[in-house]
Amino acid sequence: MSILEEISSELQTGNHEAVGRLTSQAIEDKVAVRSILDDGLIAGMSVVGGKFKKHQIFLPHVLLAARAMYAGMDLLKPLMIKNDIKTIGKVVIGSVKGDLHDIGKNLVGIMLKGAGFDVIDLGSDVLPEKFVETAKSENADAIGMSALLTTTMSGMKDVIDLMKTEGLYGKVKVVIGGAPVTKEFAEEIGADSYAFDGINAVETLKSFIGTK
Ligand code: B1M
Repeated sequence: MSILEEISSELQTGNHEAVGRLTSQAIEDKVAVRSILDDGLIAGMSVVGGKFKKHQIFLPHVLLAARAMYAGMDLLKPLMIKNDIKTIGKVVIGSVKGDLHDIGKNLVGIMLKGAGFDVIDLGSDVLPEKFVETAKSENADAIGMSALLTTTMSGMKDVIDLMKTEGLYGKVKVVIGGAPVTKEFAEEIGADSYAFDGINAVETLKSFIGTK
């Protein structure tokens, strides 16, 4: 078994200590950070998601897997964020109201910071008012919203509607993402863009903010 397969396998059993140890070893062995993330941590979490869907495992197991995911991500984070980079724009991010999933949102935040954005992370279960007030008070260039549940996706539209009422719409760009979110949904609710992962979010925001 390769070290990446081991990371994936230990994550699936929720062994956070092993995931931390193996991630450190992979970093020492100079395995590419992107590979550790995609082929180790995210690959393991996809298996967990699939089993959860088929009711082969239950919520406590998923929570343990999430803790193991963070054990690895915390070690990769400093390697994904370069120091001394010029800020290219300010982005307010968060998982929408009712949504407690924050792993993907945190990854997007890490990627944005790594690319030189000033990131204000509001966390998870964020009310529309909080997104809008923060974007206003911080004079942000963009709002980035994450949703992992089909039941919380509509919260993204609530933020956009409030932006319209508050005169922010069109001035502050909106990028949305998360597993159930699509390009069509982004168009339907009036978001400026959909991004499928952190790198795509960076590219999208760079293109927007560069032309602002
Ligand atoms: Co939950 N969960 N969960 N869960 N969970 C899903 C999302 C689910 C698909 C599982 C399944 O059935 N297969 C399902 C949703 C079904 C649906 O709505 N269609 C589900 C459910 C049902 C639930 C609960 C309702 C379960 C229950 O209570 N009965 C509950 C809801 C809680 C709530 O939010 N109110 C719940 C709870 C949890 C835990 C707390 C146990 C835990 C979250 C821990 C945490 O985040 N701190 C959890 C987890 C871990 C998952 C799965 C297994 C993994 C999610 C994850 O972290 N993936 C997930 C199954 C799955 O997605 N396959 C599942 C790894 C992460 C790197 O990927 O988040 O997709 P992802 O982020 C990606 C992209 O989506 C994108 O970039 C990221 C990096 O590539 N992206 C963006 C994300 N945000 C973006 C924003 C952007 C751009 C890109 O721009 C701003």
